[in-house]
Amino acid sequence: MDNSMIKLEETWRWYGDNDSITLQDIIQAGATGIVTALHHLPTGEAWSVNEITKRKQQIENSGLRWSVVESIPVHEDIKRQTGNYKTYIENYKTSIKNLGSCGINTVCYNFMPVLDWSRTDLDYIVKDQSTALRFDEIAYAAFDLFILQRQNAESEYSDEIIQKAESYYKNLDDQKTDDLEKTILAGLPGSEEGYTLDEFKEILGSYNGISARSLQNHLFHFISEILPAAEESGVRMAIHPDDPPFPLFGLPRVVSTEQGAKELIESYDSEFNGLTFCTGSYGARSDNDLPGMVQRLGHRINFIHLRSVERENGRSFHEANHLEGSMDMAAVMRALINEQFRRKKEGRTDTNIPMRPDHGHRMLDDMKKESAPGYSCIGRLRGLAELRGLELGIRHTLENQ
Ligand code: DNO
Repeated sequence: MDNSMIKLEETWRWYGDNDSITLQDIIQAGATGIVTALHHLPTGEAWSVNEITKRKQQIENSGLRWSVVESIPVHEDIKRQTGNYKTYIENYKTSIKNLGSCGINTVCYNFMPVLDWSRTDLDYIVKDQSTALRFDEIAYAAFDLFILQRQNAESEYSDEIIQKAESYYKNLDDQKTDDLEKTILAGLPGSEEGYTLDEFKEILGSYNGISARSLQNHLFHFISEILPAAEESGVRMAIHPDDPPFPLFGLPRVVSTEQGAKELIESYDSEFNGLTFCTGSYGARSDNDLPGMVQRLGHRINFIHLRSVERENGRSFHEANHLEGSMDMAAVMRALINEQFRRKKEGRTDTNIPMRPDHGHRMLDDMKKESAPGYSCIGRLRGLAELRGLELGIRHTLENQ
């Protein structure tokens, strides 16, 4: 492969037939690869060749390819090592093998207990009047302390946050209380699970006594079990980081930092045991040096999510336009392109790492349309176009140096 063939593979997340954005729309966005999952199958069930083939053909009939599975969800029993976890691990291996036999070679997953990604506001109005997703630590604390009333939650907050959360809570009317509860518990797209307040309390209780160290052990055990199947089937695993990258509701999270990602990679040394490098998730922490992470962990990046966040006070943040916010997207892109050059030099064939524009603001005509939070068309279209231009410019410069 000469350098001109090397590029990031442009992909787009598609939620299947229920998605208001069609495969034809995605072609117009310029993406060539689809990122999707068999969302209709219950968590824990093995994905059959038949179900995989049906979806794959649908995608290929439109002229696209199914590049990445995002995600095969990991059953809570596996995260807790309780109940039927051994069966669920076997089912997971079957899904991996079946995907490999159908020629689908990248699988994204996460190991966040109970909740997948979380926000407190899905319609935060930014300066240009488009709307973004936001995580407000005061709203989150108000929910935890005064709506959920989680036992001993106060011990996890400073007096200042408790006071602010209390006055925030006092100013919420019934509608706003309801909205906050739904935003946190109903499950954002792709998370597959949603809870009522009572169900949530119960499932939180089931994690009592599971420390960060034990969760990490459960994760490493899971990896050691599934990786031989992944290697045998040629399927690259790509763990998605915690979003946001810190513990919520007293639940441990273990893939939030460079250290966490490094320990994971080292727990099983194989290029099939890799990362989803999600700049929005890792970038919500100022102590994550994103370009440096690509330099140091790049050899294990199997999938890329590109978006930016604007960090606010404390742990709060909102989603910024792709090339704005608190991170240096150009520096990340440059590091990713250098990683591709390195792979080529080493003779690796996985130079064209799949990348998708992650999330986007709701803007223009999409303000009038239904779409999954974060997954409106035009905001992502803008993101992809900007990222494509950035990539091209940097690649051109590096190649001609
Ligand atoms: C949010 C997504 C997550 C992600 C899963 C991966 O937009 O990035 O839902 O798909 O955490 O397992």
